[in-house]
Amino acid sequence: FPFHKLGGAFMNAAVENPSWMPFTANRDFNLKPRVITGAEGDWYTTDGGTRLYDTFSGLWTSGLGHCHPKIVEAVQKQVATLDYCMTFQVTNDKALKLAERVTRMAPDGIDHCFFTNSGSESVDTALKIALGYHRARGEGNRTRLIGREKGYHGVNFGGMSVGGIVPNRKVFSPALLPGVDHLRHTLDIKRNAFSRGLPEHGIELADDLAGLCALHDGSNIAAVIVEPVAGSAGVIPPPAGYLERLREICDEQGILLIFDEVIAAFGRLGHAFGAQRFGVTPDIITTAKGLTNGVVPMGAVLVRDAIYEAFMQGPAHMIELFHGYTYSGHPVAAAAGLATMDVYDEEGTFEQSQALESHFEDLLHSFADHRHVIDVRNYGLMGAIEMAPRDGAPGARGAEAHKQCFWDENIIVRAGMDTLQFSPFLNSDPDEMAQSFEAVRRVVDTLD
Ligand code: PXG
Repeated sequence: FPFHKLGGAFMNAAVENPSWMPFTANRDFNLKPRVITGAEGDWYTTDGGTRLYDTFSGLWTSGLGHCHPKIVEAVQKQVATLDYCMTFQVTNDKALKLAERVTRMAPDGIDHCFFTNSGSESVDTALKIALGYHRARGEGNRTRLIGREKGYHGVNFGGMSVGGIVPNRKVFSPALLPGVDHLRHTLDIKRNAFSRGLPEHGIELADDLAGLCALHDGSNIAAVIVEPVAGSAGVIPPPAGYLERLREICDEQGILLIFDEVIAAFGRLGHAFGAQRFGVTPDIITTAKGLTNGVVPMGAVLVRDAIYEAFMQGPAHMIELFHGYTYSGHPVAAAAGLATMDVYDEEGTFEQSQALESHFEDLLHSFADHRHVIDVRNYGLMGAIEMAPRDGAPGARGAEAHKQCFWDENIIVRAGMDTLQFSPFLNSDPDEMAQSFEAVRRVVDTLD
């Protein structure tokens, strides 16, 4: 029985709602379910028929807005033409075209693409490629992986191990990969609060990588993975010069630099890739989300030519990389991806995104003097308003803000603990964006 048809709270919620929801306070949710049944453009529709403005573009996914007609049409057509085709030993036309298209958009020198179905799979694929690459070149000793505190690289074992979100790791601690170290995170509210764009202080934190090279000897390190701008942890832009310094150390030490661009790629930072915005080219880029505008699950790992070439040795009839997913290069996902790339081009989405940045920044920073707010951070169309935790109840303010926004103001606002996160549509209407922040202000004003 569809539980939302019951229309309200459940006496025994854990039994009544058979859907065990991801990253959700399930018992709290079941007391008053928030169920979405439709979407168009910048708006969702709930089961009660209410329209909700989406300030988060899905989950950083749907920068073009929901149900974009061109993507809908491409998916409908593809599902009736070739609904599935494995990409082991044969492939499909759409996967080939999308790989060609995406590598063409990538920074120079990055020209091969391996398809996955999610950001988590992209990250684990990238880590495996890094290990395989070094081994193929006779440097099989390079096995250590370096992540960063507060990093989010998905929830599979590799990504969780290099990730640095404590609650995501805590329960699984004994099963995390061995040989992983973490750079310190770069959030420094004391020195950098209310920075607009890249914070001024903290480039020296990149030298943590040099320190780990000294500790382990750099020749044992395979790769370092960072989000160019940390997303899930609450939008933490890198200190000015930090990514450049990481690149330098990686070059000196022969370490692969992986940018996890699951959020940053495809317009969120005003370019096809965050790497282009920063002018720093990593060796591997992981993507998902904006690759298909979130319409069909898909991810892609982009690699430098030299990495691909390193694998292309041994007997030519042999598989070079024993890795792949049943749905790698799924034709329906790839068709969605191709249509998404078409729209990005035709509508000038990345330029639209750039044009919205300063408006977005001003709206976020209008919260700077609010009594609850301890920091505001932004870069590109990624933004966060961090509230002080309530005494003895960390996360309560954020959770209340999320629910009040939903029920009282008809907007979706994402809260990670007490940090409100914003990921507006890349083609947002500036007035609607402003109205959504007015609604957020009304809510934040009412919080204890
Ligand atoms: N890397 C990064 C940088 C991500 O942001 C993943 C990997 C994993 O992707 P999948 O598709 O496996 O979920 C992500 C996902 C949030 C939030 O609140 C962000 C993500 C997921 C859940 C919540 O910001 N990003």
